[in-house]
Parts: sequence; structure tokens; C-alpha cells
Amino acid sequence: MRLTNAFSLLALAGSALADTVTYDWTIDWVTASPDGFARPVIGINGQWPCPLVQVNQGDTLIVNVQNNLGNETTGIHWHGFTQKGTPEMDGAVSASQCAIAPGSSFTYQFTADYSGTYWYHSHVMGQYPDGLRGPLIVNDPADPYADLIEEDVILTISDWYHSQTIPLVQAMLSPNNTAFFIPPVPDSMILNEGGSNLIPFAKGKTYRIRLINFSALSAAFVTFGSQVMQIVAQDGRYITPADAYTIRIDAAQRYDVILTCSESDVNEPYLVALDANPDYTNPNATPRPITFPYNSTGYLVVDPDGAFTETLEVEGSFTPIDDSLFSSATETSASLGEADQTIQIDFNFCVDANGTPQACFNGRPYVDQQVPALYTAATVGDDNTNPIVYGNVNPYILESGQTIDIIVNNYNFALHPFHLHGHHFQVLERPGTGAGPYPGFTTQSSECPAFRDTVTVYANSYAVLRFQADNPGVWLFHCHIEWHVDMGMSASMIEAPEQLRGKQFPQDHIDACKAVGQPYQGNAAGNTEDPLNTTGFVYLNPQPYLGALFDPNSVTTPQAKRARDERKMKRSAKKFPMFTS
Ligand SMILES: *[C@@H]1O[C@H](CO)[C@@H](O)[C@H](O)[C@H]1NC(C)=O
Ligand SMILES: *[C@@H]1O[C@H](CO)[C@@H](O)[C@H](O)[C@H]1NC(C)=O
Ligand SMILES: *[C@@H]1O[C@H](CO)[C@@H](O)[C@H](O)[C@H]1NC(C)=O
Ligand SMILES: *[C@@H]1O[C@H](CO)[C@@H](O)[C@H](O)[C@H]1NC(C)=O
Ligand SMILES: *[C@@H]1O[C@H](CO)[C@@H](O)[C@H](O)[C@H]1NC(C)=O
Ligand SMILES: [Cu+2]
Repeated sequence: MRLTNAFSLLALAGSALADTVTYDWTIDWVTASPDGFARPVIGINGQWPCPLVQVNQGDTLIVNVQNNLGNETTGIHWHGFTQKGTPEMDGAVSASQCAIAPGSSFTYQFTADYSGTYWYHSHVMGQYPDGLRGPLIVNDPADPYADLIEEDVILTISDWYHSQTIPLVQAMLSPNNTAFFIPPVPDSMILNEGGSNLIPFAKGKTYRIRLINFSALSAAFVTFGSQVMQIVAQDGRYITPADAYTIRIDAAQRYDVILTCSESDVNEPYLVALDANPDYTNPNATPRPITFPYNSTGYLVVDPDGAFTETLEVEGSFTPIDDSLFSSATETSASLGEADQTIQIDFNFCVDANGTPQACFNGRPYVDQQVPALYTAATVGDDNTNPIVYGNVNPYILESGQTIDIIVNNYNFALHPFHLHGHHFQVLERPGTGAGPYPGFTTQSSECPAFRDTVTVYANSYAVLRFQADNPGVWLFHCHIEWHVDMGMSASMIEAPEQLRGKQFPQDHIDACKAVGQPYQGNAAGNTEDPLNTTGFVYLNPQPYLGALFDPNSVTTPQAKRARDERKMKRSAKKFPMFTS
């Protein structure tokens, strides 16, 4: 997937005023076989892979979404976008909106306030590994690399599964799986969703590769052999350029790297090795030894008629560059000082009262409630500064204007990529495997640590993440291994709740709640009389796991009835296996 005309777009962006860019999307089931195995996937406008979205910094994006899935809800998150002033457009189902029922439509409208490499993906439980994800590029009108680069190339990397996510997660959530909490193991790896892995590479020319990790589970090591890559941005923020031969890109992370073709005469291979290991630095990590189950070789193409035969092997272990040492290229704060508020999140796996394996923050998994937390913040008045009203969504109240540190202690033997919505944080410190929990003081890893939105936290170790509470909203903080989100590995940052009181929502967003039969006012259970009355709160994640599956029989609103009737007409007597017993 190559960005055609990237160069002329960049030139245009320099002179054009901010635009409004509108997309009309239907979300559909389609069949695809990116690795040779045909399976149903979730696509857009009847096509898969999902389309590239490309806009200029400052543009307003309007995406009209129509859910044609018939049997599943949906909701789309714009990963890495700040959504400043539009927290209701973040697409995080259960935090900032209700799920979009089959037959319903929903409009997202927001500004692309930063340039860089992003992606969009479904943010309903377990849905994006079924295919609903795509690249989102925001061109920088003042791109510092514009004169240097010949072409922008997107390289997406993902693990891939032959089964759909609902049965995969149902198997994972078996009480039998509480020894090692093993996630579904991928069946293959795909680059560019099964498309071309050839990168043009002409002598004397320079290329920007936008690496995006779409994975549900796996990280990947990427190495361009003898070619040194200059890393210039991570997660849509410029860094002081860093040279590397190998980079490890975790689920949901992005890197912009610059490659210059100097003297090559042959089509040089590059290697992408899927890292599905618990901890690549520790060959004894329970329960599996280190293996790289899937490798993919692509080529830097100097001569399209030449040979594509060389392969690349890495001897010994991969030694990726340490991204926690990167510095910001745009900020210069020499000393960061003390935080105003510190939130400590201790992560470990756990088991709930059903005996179901879960992922816990400070002993508790995230459990979906009836009312999205943002709607609760908007409708319970003064009580919205009391975390009780939000229910069991691991809520933390952030005071407006404060400097916040999140300390993540990872008590597990595996690496986990943590993502914060609504913000880019500075990684103040992120030691390797075995450092233990946070010792109580921070050894800042660089003078002005780089910003990013997803950070890998090593096994039995910790990270210190800093940001300013300057963006009122409800922002999820979660592991970006989708299987762990399904186990409850999320927290809710309720930021500047005073400024959310009385917030209004577009009518189609309210209608979305009606169509799935959920209240959109009051505390987590929809109690508007007494927000501190916890009757109706949900304490356990449902068993069996239903993911995004839409149960039309549980909904009684007119919209739901209409959707039900339409579906009946379309699909006659075909029943969902989940509901036939
Ligand atoms: C769990 O283990 C028991 C006993 O080994 C076995 O009978 C059962 O089928 C397993 N259940 C699942 C869902 O794997
Ligand atoms: C993408 O991230 C996942 C999750 O951490 C990781 O397992 C996988 O190796 C990554 N893929 C690449 C190509 O970096
Ligand atoms: C993938 O490449 C790495 C590095 O060369 C190697 O250690 C690993 O065995 C390879 N995996 C497969 C399945 O070939
Ligand atoms: C809490 O709300 C429930 C359901 O609306 C109600 O039945 C119950 O009486 C309330 N409890 C108190 C203490 O008001
Ligand atoms: C939903 O429909 C799609 C397309 O027919 C099918 O592949 C999928 O298995 C269904 N999902 C469930 C949970 O029944
Ligand atoms: Cu995780």
C-alpha cells in the first residue's frame, strides 16, 4: 500500500487552508484471504483491506458510519488523536459512546490537530482482529523532512488468525486457562494486510517508511539488514533522530523511519519477525521458550526485474534500539519536576468469581457498565468527581491543569503495550525486564523524554508516564493486546469532570444508546435520582463472553425493532449459533 502522490499532497498542504474531509462508510462482512486462507473479515464499503485515510493537519474529518454487520455492533477509535474538545468522538465503546447497533448510523467529527502516522480501529470488545482497522496519515504542512524524502511508504504489520475473535476469546476465558492466561496464538503474520511487501528503493533517493503495528497480540522486530534506519517520529510525534538497525514495534505503535539508498545494486531483503513471545529478553519466560513463529521477508527494490532471492537472518537474539531513551524534537523542558498527582496501577492477571481468567489493575478488572462513563460525567452534576458513580471501570479522577504521572507496575512475566487515549505522554522511565515494581523515585531517562501514546512495559518491571491534564474527557488507559482488553485490562481517566457537567451529545449518539437499549444518563446503572445508589452496577464480565455480538432480543426500542425486522427480511431464518441453545 503506497501513498500515491504523497509529494504533491504535501506541497498542496503547505498552501491550502484547513479543509473538511468527509467519508461515508458502511461496515460490512466480506471474505478475504490475506495469507491464502479465506475467512469472513470486517471491511468498509464492501472492501477489505480497509481504506487509507489521509488528511492534512488542521483538517476536520467527518466519518459517517453505517453498521451493516447484521449480527455485531461496532464503534471506531481514531488511535493517537487527542480529540481535544470532542471527547465524545473518541470511539471507545463503553467509555465515550454506546455501541453502534446493526442498522444504525453514527457520525464522527473531529480535528486532525497533529500530523503523523496514526490508525483507526474498532473499539468494541475483540473486534479489530477481525479486520476492522486501517492506516490514518495526517500530512504536516511544515514537514521538516519534505525536501528530503522521495516517497512515503506505509508498512503495516499484523498477526493474523484464521478463527473469528468471539470463539477465540471464549476459549481463552475458560476457567482452565488460569495457570498461564494464554492468549490466542496467531496462525500467521501479514504485511500490508496481505498486499505487497516491496518497497521501492532507487539509488540516491530517500524514503520515509511509516511502520504501523495492527497486531492483536504480537510485537515484531523489523530490520532492514545493512541499511541503517533513521527513526524520526514515534506515534505521531517527532523525536530527535535516532539511528538503528533493529526496531521492535509493539501492538498499536508506529514509527516513521527514513531510509536512504546509497549504493545498493541488488534487491535487499528486510526481515519482519513476529514476536509472540511472553518476553523476548528472557528465554525462560513461562510458559513458552522464545520462538519467532512467523517471519516475513520483504525487499527494498532497486531492480524490479532483478532477483528476489536473498533472505536475511539475524544471529543470536534481536537487540532493538531502546525507545525509552528517545528525546522529543519539539519540546525542550530541561527538568520536569514533581507531579501534582500520581496514579499507581499494579497489573497482574487474576480470576473472578465465575472462575474466569481476567486481567486486573490494582486487583480489579474493567467491567462494562450500562452508561458510558463520559455520559455519566455529563449528567450526574456535582457527583461526577466521585469515582463511585462510574461503576467498575477502574475510574481515576484527574484534576484539570495538573501534571499527572501514571506509574505502571507489571507483575507479569510478559511484556505489555500500554496505551492512553486523548494524550501523548512522556516516558520518564522504562527499565528492562526484572527491575521490579517502582522503587519510589524516578531516574529520568533523557532530559526531555519523547512523547508517545503506546509504551511497552517490560516483564516484572515498571514505567513512569507523564502528561498534563489539559483535555477534559474520559480517556481509557489499557493494554493494547486486544485479548487482554477482553480480560478487563483497562482503566478510565475521568479528566477535569467539572468541565464535563451538562455536556451535550449529538442526537445520533443518543439514538445509538437507545438502539442497544442502554440508558444514557445518570450513574453507571442509569440511576439519575441518586447517582450514589449502586443498584444495577455490573460487577462481573459476562460469561459466556459475547464480544460485539448483538443480541436483538434483549432490546425493545423502536430502532432495535426496525433493525431486527430489516435483518429478518435480509437473512431469513439464519440464526446465530450463540443463541440457539
Ligand atoms: C477444561 O478441562 C477439563 C478437564 O481437563 C476438560 O474436561 C474441559 O473440556 C476443559 N474445558 C475447556 C473449555 O477446555
Ligand atoms: C506488534 O505488536 C504486537 C503486540 O505487542 C507484537 O507481539 C508484535 O510482534 C508486533 N509486530 C511487529 C511487526 O512489531
Ligand atoms: C525468524 O528469524 C529469526 C532471526 O533470523 C530466527 O531466529 C527465527 O528462527 C526465524 N523463524 C522462523 C520460523 O524461521
Ligand atoms: C436504589 O435504586 C434502586 C433501583 O432504582 C431502588 O430500588 C432502591 O430503593 C434504591 N436504594 C436506595 C437506598 O435509595
Ligand atoms: C456474524 O456474521 C458473519 C457473516 O455472516 C459470520 O461470519 C460470523 O460468524 C457471525 N458472527 C457470529 C458471532 O455469529
Ligand atoms: Cu497485555
